[in-house]
Amino acid sequence: LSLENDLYYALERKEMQLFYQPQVNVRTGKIIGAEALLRWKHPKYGYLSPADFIPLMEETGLIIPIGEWLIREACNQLYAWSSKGLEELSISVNISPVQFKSDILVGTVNEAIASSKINPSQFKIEITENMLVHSIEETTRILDQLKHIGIGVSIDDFGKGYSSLNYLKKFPIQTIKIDRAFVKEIEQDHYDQVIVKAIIQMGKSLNINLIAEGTETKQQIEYLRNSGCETVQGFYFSKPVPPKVFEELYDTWN
Ligand code: G
Ligand code: G
Ligand code: MN
Ligand code: NA
Repeated sequence: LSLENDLYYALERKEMQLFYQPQVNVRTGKIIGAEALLRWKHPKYGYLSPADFIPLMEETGLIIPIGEWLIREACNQLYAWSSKGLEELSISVNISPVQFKSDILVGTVNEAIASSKINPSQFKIEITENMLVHSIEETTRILDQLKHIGIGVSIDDFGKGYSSLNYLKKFPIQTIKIDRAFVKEIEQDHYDQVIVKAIIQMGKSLNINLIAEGTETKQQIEYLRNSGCETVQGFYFSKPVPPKVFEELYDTWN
């Protein structure tokens, strides 16, 4: 109950922050993107993961103002990084189902991109496949508007949800993020190997970019690279870090 009360004031008290996790091209060794991940620096409990308070944000409707702030913040960060020479970087933000279906998502994205002066193609949203199977018409309308703005759409946690693959044909999808459940035992598990290779083949044939999530070891990354997936995100390279630390990683690697 007190967490709910605190959440109402979290934005104005500037307790919300974005951390960034690098997405790395393992062929060149360079950072090509950053996933923005929300953190709440609670005065009493310290850093809270969104897993702890996203349901509360959705129930209270605070996902809307916090989501708006988050999209603006990510766009402004990208602009600041471009000005500092962190070129050709993309930023992706996670969009919750409630946010996706709200009337204001398209307007918020449009406005944040215009006022931050970033290139729309460098901004991406991450949605889950479960969000695509409900109300196809509404989803099509929203995704077409986002495509018109020029941003990218990634499917997060790919392979984990319930869906038909038909949406890959129906909707404008630029990137598939292979769920980390398939990566965990990729070197040993025959089924994971077959599934991941099939996803990679499909992505390549459909001209969709691939990112493997949850890569924690060099061996996993080698296996994925040999299977044709050369972009990875995971603790092996870095956990999500504050912007300053991200810049240091970029300076070191790029
Ligand atoms: O960063 P962490 O591992 O704590 O993330 C936990 C979960 O919260 C993940 O599923 C992640 O996608 C989600 N998440 C992180 N940041 C955001 C955000 O800004 N918005 C939404 N909707 N989900 C987020
Ligand atoms: O659901 P989503 O893919 O958006 O979740 C992103 C979260 O996954 C990140 O915020 C991070 O905390 C977590 N994550 C990122 N890399 C790894 C990893 O290599 N291993 C594990 N176990 N979790 C990771
Ligand atoms: Mn994600
Ligand atoms: Na994921």
